[in-house]
Amino acid sequence: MWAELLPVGRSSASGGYRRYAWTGADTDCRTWFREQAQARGLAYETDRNGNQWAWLGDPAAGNAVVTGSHLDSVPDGGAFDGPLGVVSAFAALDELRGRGTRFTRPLGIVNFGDEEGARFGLACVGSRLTSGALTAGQAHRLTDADGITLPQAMEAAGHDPDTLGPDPERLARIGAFVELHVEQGRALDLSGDRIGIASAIWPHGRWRFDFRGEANHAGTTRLTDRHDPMLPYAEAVLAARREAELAGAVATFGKVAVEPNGVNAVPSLVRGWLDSRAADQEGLDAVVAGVEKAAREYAAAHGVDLGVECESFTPVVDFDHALRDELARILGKEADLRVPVLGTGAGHDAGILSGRVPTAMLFVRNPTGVSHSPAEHAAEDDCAAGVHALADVLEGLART
Ligand code: HGY
Ligand code: MN
Ligand code: MN
Repeated sequence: MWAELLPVGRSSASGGYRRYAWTGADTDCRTWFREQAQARGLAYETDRNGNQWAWLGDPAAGNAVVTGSHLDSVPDGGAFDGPLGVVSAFAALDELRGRGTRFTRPLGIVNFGDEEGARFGLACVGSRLTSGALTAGQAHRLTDADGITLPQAMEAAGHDPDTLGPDPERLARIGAFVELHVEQGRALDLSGDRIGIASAIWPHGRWRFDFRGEANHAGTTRLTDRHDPMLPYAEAVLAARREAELAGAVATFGKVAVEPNGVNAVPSLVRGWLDSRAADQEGLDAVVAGVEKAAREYAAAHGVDLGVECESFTPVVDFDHALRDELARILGKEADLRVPVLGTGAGHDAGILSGRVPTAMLFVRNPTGVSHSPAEHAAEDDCAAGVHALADVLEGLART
């Protein structure tokens, strides 16, 4: 399974993945998912929001145990973020069939669409639509860098955008959702453990800073006559680092767009996207406010106009305690397995569903902690331990 998926959407130049929502690479990933489901005799469906589901048993019976993750990537992302959870879900089912496990509850495997928001800027579109956190109208207004709207992109990929909307009936049938994911950090590497259980996800968001200045000649315009938007943008980037350090948080300007983007032209417009996350809402608010304040003061001093818009926001997630403790109880039976509980700054579909369905997460050790990079990696024996742990969890939940 892993080897079949590995080449899909991979850039030969960077070795990273470019599996953006509703592109050809995304379609190829979806084909892979459908083929895996059908090869196992599972009932396959795509829901109104483009998420893919594979069922063992009839979901209408309710109280289903569902596992899965996403297959899309950030620009030049790694092979594990998302796909490890989906491949492990199918592999765990194979292991349970090998054990002869009898399920008393329906078992579902899901691929949530557009988790990274790499193309349209909003994280977790598939799960947000399904949970009602994003309305169809809001989704229809999402556009990519080429001005293509989400509905246009979906239609081009063969999915009807007029069906988008909340799916409470589907969520009502889910008794527990468990997402396995490669750890995006080094906690397990530092503790020497293979598997971890998630406790919480930090509140986090994405803010677009639009610095509007005045285009001019780089060679003839006196410094005093300039309204250069690149300068307050640079101040915002440095302020993000300062404010994050002060708040014990993280803040990143990882994406920037410059118009007209000429070497010998003072820009007219610089757009910068801030990603910030903190252990609590107060810390996050302090970072974003501090960055905006520094940017506004510097912009005003240079006659540059600044607009700030929040494009994506996810409040703090405190995973269901009963399910978290049930996972710890089930995995605690494994003699040679210690399973620490740890928080994360990374967003996930499990976090979006957390308000609507009991959700939990399993993390698989990432020896370097590197993620959102072609260098992202997890050792095969740790991944196998993840499949085994997921199988134990699904068996423990689906038999109760
Ligand atoms: O950005 C995140 O935390 C996740 O990878 N979408
Ligand atoms: Mn990611
Ligand atoms: Mn992910």
